[in-house]
Amino acid sequence: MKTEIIIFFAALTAVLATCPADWNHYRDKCFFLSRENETFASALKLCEVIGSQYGRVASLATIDDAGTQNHIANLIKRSGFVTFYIGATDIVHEDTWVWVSTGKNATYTNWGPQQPNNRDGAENCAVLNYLPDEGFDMKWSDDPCASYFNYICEMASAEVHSPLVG
Ligand SMILES: [Ca+2]
Ligand SMILES: [Ca+2]
Repeated sequence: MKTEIIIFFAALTAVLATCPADWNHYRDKCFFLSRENETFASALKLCEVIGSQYGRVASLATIDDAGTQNHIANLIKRSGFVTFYIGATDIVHEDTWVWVSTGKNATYTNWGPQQPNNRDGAENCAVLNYLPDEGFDMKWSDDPCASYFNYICEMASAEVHSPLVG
């Protein structure tokens, strides 16, 4: 009898990937676009703090393929904001761009014209710009890490067992 009950409930459940309200689900990740401006360091810390409230490890967003780039571009268009920190920095080795969430080198990139240019020798953090009139239609640029911009957090989507009915 006990076995039958377990089988019964197993049939009514499914594994679903979930993201909290205000987060957007894409593949195996959840993304969050801030409404506030922060420095790169503060943005990274805030992503971690927000993620910990959901019991997850969050970071600034990694964009390592065109699909993710296009998905985030659509989120930015709907956001009403134009410049967002993503999780790439060359602060350790100039011109070697690394994702903060994984420590891996950035292979996919989507830099705008003349970027990254490390202007004044002081641009070590990557942003995604929706400034089409300036040639940055969802293109990346390097900027000073102390500048204040919106930011995009990411964390793994959680798999939970949810009832299909009821
Ligand atoms: Ca740099
Ligand atoms: Ca630049």
